[in-house]
Amino acid sequence: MERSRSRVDRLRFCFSRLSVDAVLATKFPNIRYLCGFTGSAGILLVEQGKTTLFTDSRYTFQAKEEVFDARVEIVKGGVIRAVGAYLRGKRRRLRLGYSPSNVTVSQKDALSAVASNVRWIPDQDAIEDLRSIKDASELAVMRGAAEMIGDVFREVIGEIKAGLKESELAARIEYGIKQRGGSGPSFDTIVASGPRSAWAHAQPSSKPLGKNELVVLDQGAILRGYCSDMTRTVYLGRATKRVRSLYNAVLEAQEAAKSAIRPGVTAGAVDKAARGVLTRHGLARYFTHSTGHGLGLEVHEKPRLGDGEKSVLHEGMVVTVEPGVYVESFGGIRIEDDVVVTGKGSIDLTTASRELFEL
Ligand SMILES: [Mn+2]
Repeated sequence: MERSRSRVDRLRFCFSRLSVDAVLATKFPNIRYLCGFTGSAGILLVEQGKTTLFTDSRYTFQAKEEVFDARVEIVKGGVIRAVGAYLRGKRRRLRLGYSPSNVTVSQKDALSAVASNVRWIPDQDAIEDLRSIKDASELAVMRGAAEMIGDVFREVIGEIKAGLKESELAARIEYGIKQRGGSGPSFDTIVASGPRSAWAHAQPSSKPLGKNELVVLDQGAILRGYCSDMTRTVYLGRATKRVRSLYNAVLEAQEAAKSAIRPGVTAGAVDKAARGVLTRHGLARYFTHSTGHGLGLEVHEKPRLGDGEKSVLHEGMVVTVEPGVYVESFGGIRIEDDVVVTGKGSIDLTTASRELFEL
């Protein structure tokens, strides 16, 4: 993570716009992004002149190994109280940037109880905005995560057959991720077959895969903290004309969305490109979710590629492109890839084939 130094500095550049003296990071992906710490207890305080990670004695050695661009303070009796005591020591009014969606009410109360000089200022998701644009080292890891899940899919596809339970297939995918050195799945792997494939976010069940059924596999690997997210839909048997035409429409929608991606376009325009194709095929009512989302240290992050989204795409963003159609009691089809926004357009990180596999 050679560009780590600039992360904390880039956050500091936002201080005057936010009119804050310091920013509190409590969400773990944010802490990891800014200083490298991967532990699950800690708070990072970024001030103009210094950055401090407050954590406890379980993490003494780990923090020594992992943390860059911050000094580490090992505290007793709760990190939030320690941050409060530290801020009270400033003995002046302090405008503290924080994320209302990440700081809990009890954390806020506990800190305020100790440090009455703190004035809470919403940080407008400044850290999440920084995270949305990936640097070269992040992109290299994300390419690896996307490749990994493609490799797992290619390996598992030969084992998909009627009679195998959805839950068994999901377990096989997650085993493949760990076997290849991933730290785990980016989310609970989705395997949904037959009519259940129309449930866009189905949990795998004990239902065996049946002949002449669609199977939606939505899977992702975490590699060195970074997520991939990929969906493929396969058919058990010879695909019917209807299945094939639905599949081709979804693929066409995905390609249209990918072609719409370039720096300067809105997230909503990308969604519109996918939705426009499905509308022309008379399938708009079956496309019941947004076209994609940002991807990185979290599996869902900024930006959201949804209807009417005004946020603008920038070079270095990584997003999923995942249109789908879901027909009740018939089944669903979704095709999802991870792409990076480049200077001129976008390129795929996902390596797995997008052809309709008939197994
Ligand atoms: Mn996704």
